[in-house]
Amino acid sequence: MDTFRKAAGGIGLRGGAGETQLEMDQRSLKQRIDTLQKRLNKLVVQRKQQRKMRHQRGTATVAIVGYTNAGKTTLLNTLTQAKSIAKNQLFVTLDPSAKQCCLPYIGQTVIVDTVGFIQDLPHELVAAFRATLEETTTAQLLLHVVDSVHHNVKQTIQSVNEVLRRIHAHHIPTLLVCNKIDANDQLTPRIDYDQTGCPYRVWITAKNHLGIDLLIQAMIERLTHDWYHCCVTLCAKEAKLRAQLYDAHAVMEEKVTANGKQQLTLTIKPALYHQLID
Ligand SMILES: Nc1nc2c(ncn2[C@@H]2O[C@H](COP(=O)(O)OP(=O)(O)OP(=O)(O)O)[C@@H](O)[C@H]2O)c(=O)[nH]1
Ligand SMILES: [Mg+2]
Repeated sequence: MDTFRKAAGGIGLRGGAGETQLEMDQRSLKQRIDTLQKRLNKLVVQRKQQRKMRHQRGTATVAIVGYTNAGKTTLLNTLTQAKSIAKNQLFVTLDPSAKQCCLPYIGQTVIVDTVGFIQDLPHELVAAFRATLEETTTAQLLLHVVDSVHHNVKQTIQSVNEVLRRIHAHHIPTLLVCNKIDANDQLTPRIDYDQTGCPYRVWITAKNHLGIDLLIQAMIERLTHDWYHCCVTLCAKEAKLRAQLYDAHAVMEEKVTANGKQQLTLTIKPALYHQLID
């Protein structure tokens, strides 16, 4: 009943004469929404600029997505040793959090944490979270974190896939990361591959740091799945090309042949291969 109480009116008093508590609450909520909206808009512009710079530098982006409470922030912490918040609450990750690391063969990679999805995420919320969701739509790889001991694990996966469709991110290569395997004795860390030899699912516990090496291996395999795996033989005068290949983290192995040439085993993006070699 207190909500509908008439506030003490009078000229000069905050809220104006006769304004109800409910009206005052609504006004202050609207101001709060406006402030948050302005901050979000600023964030969208900043993030866009950062993405553009990353794209120009050839930095890969991996976005961690998933149902709320699946362990996304814990995974980001484990992967990058970052000190983001990890609490047993809904939506603790409201601000986007991005950490950078250097992955073998891939080079500089930004790993982005995103807000937890929920079932039937309202349209307005999808719009409000677009600052973090935009990171998702421009990523090269999604890590879809799943709480593998959730009572309705299938439903959580479907809900997340539905949001990914709504933000047009469903076409991005995705690794299903089945987390919290420590809570089920039957589960051990492993990578599951499809018939083409492409990894599609990894079993881990982010909290106990188990299976993280397998996850990184699967991320690299998935990110480089369409890349060329080949050998090139270089002579001494091709030192510049050799340096460029090393700079691009494309060299997996180097041997010297019987006639003194350098034989490089490469894992390389097709575009870079055609730019430098072909
Ligand atoms: N048993 C177990 N608990 C975990 C594991 N990883 C994360 N958790 C717990 O799950 C809860 C949620 O973890 P968060 O990392 O905050 O989850 P989130 O997906 O980022 O959550 P939102 O940002 O709220 O969507 C915390 O209590 C974590 O400690 C794990 O491997 N095993
Ligand atoms: Mg989180």
